[in-house]
Formats: sequence, structure tokens, C-alpha cells
Amino acid sequence: THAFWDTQPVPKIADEVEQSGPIEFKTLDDVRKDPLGLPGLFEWVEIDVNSQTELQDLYTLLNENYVEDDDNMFRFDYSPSFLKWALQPPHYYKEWHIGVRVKETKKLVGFISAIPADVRVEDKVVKMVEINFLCVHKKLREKRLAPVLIKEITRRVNLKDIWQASYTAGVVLPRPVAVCRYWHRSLNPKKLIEVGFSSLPPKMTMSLMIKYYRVAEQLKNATMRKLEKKDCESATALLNQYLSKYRVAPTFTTEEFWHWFEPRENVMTCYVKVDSDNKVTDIFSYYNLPSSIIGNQKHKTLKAAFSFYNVATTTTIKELIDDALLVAKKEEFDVYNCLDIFENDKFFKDLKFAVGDGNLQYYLYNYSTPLKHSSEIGLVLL
Ligand code: MYA
Ligand code: JJ1
Repeated sequence: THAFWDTQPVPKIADEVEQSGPIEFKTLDDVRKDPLGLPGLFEWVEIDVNSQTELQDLYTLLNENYVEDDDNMFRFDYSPSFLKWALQPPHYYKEWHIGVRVKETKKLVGFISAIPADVRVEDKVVKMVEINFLCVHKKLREKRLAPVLIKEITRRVNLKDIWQASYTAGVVLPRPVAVCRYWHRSLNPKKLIEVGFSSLPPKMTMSLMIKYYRVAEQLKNATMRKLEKKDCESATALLNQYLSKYRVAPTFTTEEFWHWFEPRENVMTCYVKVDSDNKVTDIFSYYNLPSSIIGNQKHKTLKAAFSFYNVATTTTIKELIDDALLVAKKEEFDVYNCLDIFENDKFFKDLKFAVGDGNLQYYLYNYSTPLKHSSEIGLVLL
């Protein structure tokens, strides 16, 4: 049983969902106007990510306390510039960057965020938020602080007349919309083995391994180049058209598209191919999310690229991602990570991906819809 989740508008694990739609209907009159109560030692704060010191506080909380793999060998290390980007898309609210500080010392010990997004579920576009970066300091775990953070962000989102959310997590809660897997493409096999991210299979030697994972030197799509502002209208149309194939997928305005895809050093890489009329025909993109390597003397950071949104129309998805691997290798990534959403399973085998040991569960808050296969998901959260 789930003392908290059983009180929330989400399907029970055993529910057989038939219809798509909201679970409960509320109005602004039903929403508390004052913040939830916190244990006396703590206070609510808004984290201003435009302030270098507050952004640094958030960075440190997450760097020391955010998501780890099952064996506690790696911990996500979102950079300050990544966090600023992730939290400030068009029409963001600073009230949705919620921190909890210790009153006496002002130490930041908790965080949760929401950003606005339009997500289509089956045939309906739903005005939602995406929830991310829920974190409670390791020393304050299992004291039921997470439900307070979740209820407070729900209240602040409801105050803007929004009643649905999407989120992902490594853990199973009531009730996943889809269960997805991570796949990994080694780019720096020697380092991955040294840090325990992968192991040398029996009868494999290091030099054979290095040769096996060598990437091409020339792009398959020779004209691919970085996304530029002038590509936006066309690229947005191409992406929205492509996303219409999936049962759960966002829709992007041109403004949102530019925010999420504009190339940003050490944050976002996006390449496009255009035709003779300068219409974008193909896109690949990935974000830069390193992990701290816990307790390794030689290597402190694992550089990982995470596949974002890709569209292939004049090439195959396989050749497109092969080009992404080449660019990621040039940018000195150690590994390229990818979920089994979209049509991604089409290229895993040919491009030498191996399945990971981590799952990613997709969730909707206050919206029920039948369980989806991972390949029906067209949404990527950071
Ligand atoms: S997923 C990333 C989450 N962060 C981490 O994994 C970082 C490392 N871990 C921690 O910081 C803590 O362990 C956290 C839990 C904070 C995760 N999502 O306070 P507790 C439930 C939702 O005693 P703690 C992301 O960011 C758990 O089942 N619920 O536990 C998306 C139990 O409830 P119940 C979770 O370990 C977040 C209760 O919390 C999660 O100290 C989406 C225990 O609380 C989880 N990842 O803290 C949030 N983990 O008894 C939901 C545990 O019922 C958003 N729990 O089983 C919902 C939509 C809101 C907006 C709606 C708007 C309309
Ligand atoms: O990265 C992950 N697993 C790796 C490392 C495993 C280390 C030991 N536990 C892995 N490696 C083996 C594959 C290898 C790849 C190169 C070639 C040879 C084979 O499996 C996993 C994903 O698989 N990552 C995590 O578990 C991190 C947490 C994932 C949940 C994220 C939740 C975020 C929520 C935000 O909204």
C-alpha cells in the first residue's frame, strides 16, 4: 500500500483503465490559498535560478543527493547551466521552483519543480506541467517530506488552473503509463570498464573492444549542420508532424522549440539537414547529462549524451543516429544513452547498443489512459 499515493488522483496499480480522461474535476475554489505546513525547522523558499548563488545551492543539493543507479555507483550531475535551461522554458513560473531550507542555517534540503507543457494523450492535447528534480537531502529521507513537496507543487500548479501533470521516475508508483528501458552505446569502452559502467565480456580483449566500438569518421548525411534560428519554423512543423504518430507526445510552439533545441555548449546538441528550399528534413538532438562517479580515484565524471528528439525523412533513423554517435564521440562523450521509446528499438542492434539495468517509468497525474507500449511514447523529459 501507498499511504500517500492512495490519496491521489492516479489509477491503482491493479486498475484496468479503459477510457482516456481526467480522474477528478476540481475548481479554483477547491484549492488552498496558503502553503502546506512544513515541520517547524524548515521553511518554503522560491529558488531564483537567475541568481548565481541560488542556482549554485540547487546544483549542490542535486549533485550530492539526486538520482543514483541501482548499485549507487553513479549519480546524475546536472550542470548549473543545464538546470537554468531546464527550468526556464517559455511561460515558466518562478513560483514553481520550490525549495525547502533549514530555517536556522538556510541550507537547501529539498526541491521540486514544474514547467508548463502541452502534452497530447491519444487524441486530446492536455495543458499540463512536467514535474522534475524532486529531491530530499539524504539525511532527511523517509520522513514523508516528499509528499509535502508534491502536494505543495500540486497546489501552486492548480492555482494557475492546471490539473494534469506528466513525470518520470526510476521507481514503480501507482500507476505507470509505460515502462521503458535505457539502452547504452559505448563510445569510450576503456573508461566505461574502468569505472564499472560496463564489463569486459569473457574472451574479449580491451583492444578488440576498442575496435568494436570505433565510430565512423565521416557523417553519413554529409550536409548535416547545427540548428540555426532560421530553421525554426520548418523544424517545428517537421517535429510536430512526426510526434503526431505517438500516443503520448508534446506539441511545441516555434518559441518552445527554439528554447529546447537551440544549440547550447555542454547542454544541447541539435543538428539538422535541409533540402534545396531550406526546409528541414531531418533532425537529431541529445542533451548533455554527466554523472558523478562515486568513489573512483582515477575518474570523477562520466560524460553521457542522452538522446532527445530525432526525425528522419530523407535518411534512415539508423544512419541519422549513426551521425549523432559520431558527433557525440567528437564532443568527447563516453556513452550515448537512449530510451526504447519512439522507433528507437529499430537501431539498437545495428548500432551496437546494449540494454541497461535501469527502467524509466512514465506517469500522468489526474489522467487515466490505457497502458502504453514504450514504442507508443513520444515524450522525453530531462
Ligand atoms: S523522479 C526523481 C526523484 N528523485 C530522486 O530519486 C532523487 C533521490 N531520492 C530522493 O531525493 C528521495 O528519495 C525522494 C523521496 C524525494 C524521491 N516520485 O519523503 P518520503 C513516494 C513520486 O518519506 P524519501 C522526479 O523528479 C513514496 O512512494 N513519489 O521518501 C519526478 C512514498 O509514497 P507512498 C515518490 O525517500 C517526481 C513517499 O514518496 C518518489 O525521503 C514526480 C515517501 O516519501 C518519486 N520519485 O523522498 C513527483 N519516490 O507511501 C510526483 C518516492 O504513497 C508529481 N515517492 O508510497 C505528481 C504531480 C504533481 C503536480 C500535479 C499538478 C496538477
Ligand atoms: O546507466 C545505467 N546503467 C548502466 C550502469 C550500471 C552500473 C551498475 N548499476 C548500465 N550499464 C551496462 C550497459 C553497458 C553499456 C555500455 C556497453 C556495455 C553494456 O546498465 C542505468 C540505466 O540503464 N541508469 C540508472 O539506473 C540511473 C537512473 C535511471 C532512472 C532515472 C530517473 C530520473 C527521473 C527524472 O524525472
